[in-house]
Amino acid sequence: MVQWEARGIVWAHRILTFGMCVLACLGGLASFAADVDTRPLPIGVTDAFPGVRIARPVVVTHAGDASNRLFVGSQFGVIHVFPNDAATERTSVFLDIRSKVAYKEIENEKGFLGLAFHPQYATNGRFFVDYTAQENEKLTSVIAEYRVSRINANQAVPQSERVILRIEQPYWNHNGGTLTFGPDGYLYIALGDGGRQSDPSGNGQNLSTLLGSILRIDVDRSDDGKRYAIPDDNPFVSRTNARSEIWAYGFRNVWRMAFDRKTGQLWAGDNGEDLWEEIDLVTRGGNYGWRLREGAHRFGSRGSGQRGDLIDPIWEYHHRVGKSIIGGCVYRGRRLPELVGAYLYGDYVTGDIWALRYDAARKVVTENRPVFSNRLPLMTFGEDEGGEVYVTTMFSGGVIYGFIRRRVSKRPDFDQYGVTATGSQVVTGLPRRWSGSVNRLCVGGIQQASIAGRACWTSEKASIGEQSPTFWDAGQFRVRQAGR
Ligand SMILES: [Ca+2]
Repeated sequence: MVQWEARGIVWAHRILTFGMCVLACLGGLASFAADVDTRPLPIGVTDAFPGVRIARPVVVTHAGDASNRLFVGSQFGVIHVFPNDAATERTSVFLDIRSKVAYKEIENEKGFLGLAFHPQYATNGRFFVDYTAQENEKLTSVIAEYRVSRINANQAVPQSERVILRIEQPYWNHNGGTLTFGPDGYLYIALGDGGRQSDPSGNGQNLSTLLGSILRIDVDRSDDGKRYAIPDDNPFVSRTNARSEIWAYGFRNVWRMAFDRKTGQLWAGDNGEDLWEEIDLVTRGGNYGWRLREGAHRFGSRGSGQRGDLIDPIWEYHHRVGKSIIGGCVYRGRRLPELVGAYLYGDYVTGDIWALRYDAARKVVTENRPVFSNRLPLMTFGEDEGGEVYVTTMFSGGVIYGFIRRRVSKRPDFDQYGVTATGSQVVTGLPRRWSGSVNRLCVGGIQQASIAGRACWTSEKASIGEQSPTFWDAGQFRVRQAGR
């Protein structure tokens, strides 16, 4: 995540970035995207639980205990639980640890960040959380275990906290925080590079610090002096000056990683700094390049060109398209068979969502298709027990969206008016009434809208309904491409 929290600032950035998914499709990965299908998918988002609103819903997951409940963590430090039913109107507080959690609106990468249930939760009642604490003036990432009450399945025991691991955080940003159990039963933990800018201490490439890495630990055994054990097959167990907890490294700030429940592949979205957001397929011992590489590019004057030991992402997009990736998950649900096997992910700032398909045999992305979103800033993706996927926004009180089929509406074909991928020109004679996305901004009397994925500037005469996604004939539309 990035720090732009104030609504105005988010919108200001959206002025710069909205309506540019065409570029996501065309320009994002010119080097490895020759035959990528980028047509919009007839899939959209819908408020999955209209009766539920949760402030800053930063984690969505399930307990894997066949109870079909959803657990939603608020970044302030509360876990809510409720039946996975669209008619749900009330949630229960599963755990409230706000008193332990450090969070500030202006330092919004802190707080409650991760939640994962033990694979045998149904019998042992153990689950794990990641949160930022302020301990003796120092910011610390805390990974702790809790247990559920023996008499109330919708309530955890606050006093059951058992801290597994503490990692000092030099700065407030880039705390990572995703927790997830792998198919191997081990707990995987994502940690950012420690923060500030450009990884000032070089933590990403430093194996002697846990920062900038994805860890893999065994929470069912404990080694001497630890509350966990190092799996024997961790990649760096016998390397000197390397932390044996590390599974993969070279990350800036993984914001959401998830295992594909069918293939066991670990997918991660890693936030870029200057220009590129990226998606990584995480493998044992892999070095994902930060701060030498940003996406598939040299980072800064001290960066590196392509190198055999630095693993480039399978996909990246430029900051003209979005500013901050929200890694998602591979859809394995039943409601939308056409999505099965697609990796759903989005962007925090633009609110755009895509469904990406990767051909593992050919090692190429074959599809990166936009899904209709309502362009609100996104916080996280998550899955329920059946593999249905959700995505949340902190806007509108904190909404959990599910995915549904929707029609692709007829939209103006800009090409027939001679609008090219570059340049800017006045277009006349557009259809009298046409529909676009709900993006609408009014700056200095100039109406701006996003139509067919392109930014449009209209004259003041344009009448654009406050709520309506319909745009009326304004006589002239200036249609421009991103970044101009
Ligand atoms: Ca990378």
